[in-house]
Amino acid sequence: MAIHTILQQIISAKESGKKLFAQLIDPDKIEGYDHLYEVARNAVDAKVDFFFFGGSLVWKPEPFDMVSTLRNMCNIPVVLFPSSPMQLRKGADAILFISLISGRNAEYLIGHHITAAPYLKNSGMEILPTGYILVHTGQTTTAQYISNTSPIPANKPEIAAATALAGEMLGMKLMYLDAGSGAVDTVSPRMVKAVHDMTSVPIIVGGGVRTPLQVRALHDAGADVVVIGTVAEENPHILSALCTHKVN
Ligand code: 1GP
Repeated sequence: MAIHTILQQIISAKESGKKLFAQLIDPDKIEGYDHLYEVARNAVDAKVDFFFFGGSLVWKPEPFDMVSTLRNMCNIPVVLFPSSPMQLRKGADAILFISLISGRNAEYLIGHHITAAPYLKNSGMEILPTGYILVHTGQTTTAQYISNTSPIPANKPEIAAATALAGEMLGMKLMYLDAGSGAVDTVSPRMVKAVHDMTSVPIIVGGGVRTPLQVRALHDAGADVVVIGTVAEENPHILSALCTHKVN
């Protein structure tokens, strides 16, 4: 079993008040080697802490091994963020081993995990047991549709807090509150604070984050890692602006 280096890094950051930043890389949005190199270079400039690699619906054949290539391009750790065992691959530093605890779809709670576990045992990757909580903030996202689950309503922070607490009691080491990629709004800082006040594990928050103000509000509410995907695909140079307020 791999040593929990990335988990330790996130826990240490939480304890010291350092805020972290992850960039979501959807392999379908990468147009080739040069594009991936641009993404890596931009992320290094912006001081991104982790890459999350995956998507709710990945359908294009990969023209080359993006995970290994990305790892060779820079020192930013690559963490798989798969929606199904079809997205497993070797070469990443870690995997968010997510159980979709806001839903009641057995495949996303435990089914896919059983399929993946024997492969992961010998993969050398750090396994990050993560409670994954989808939140409805306006429109149905691909993550909600593909997982066939009901997200937690945006105005019910107490449900998110109780769900996260149950996940922590079940042994999950991280909580991921996600409005879904491309969401029209972020998870509310009020909900993040409710989860923060109820639990002690590090909190990852993503989905619909587009501005430095939103990043700051989420970090201030208790998010330890904020995830940026769509807005950086649209405008790569915004990453640096989003990272500028980080407390280091
Ligand atoms: C989705 O949290 C990530 O799982 C990122 O969302 O693409 O909306 O930034 P965005």
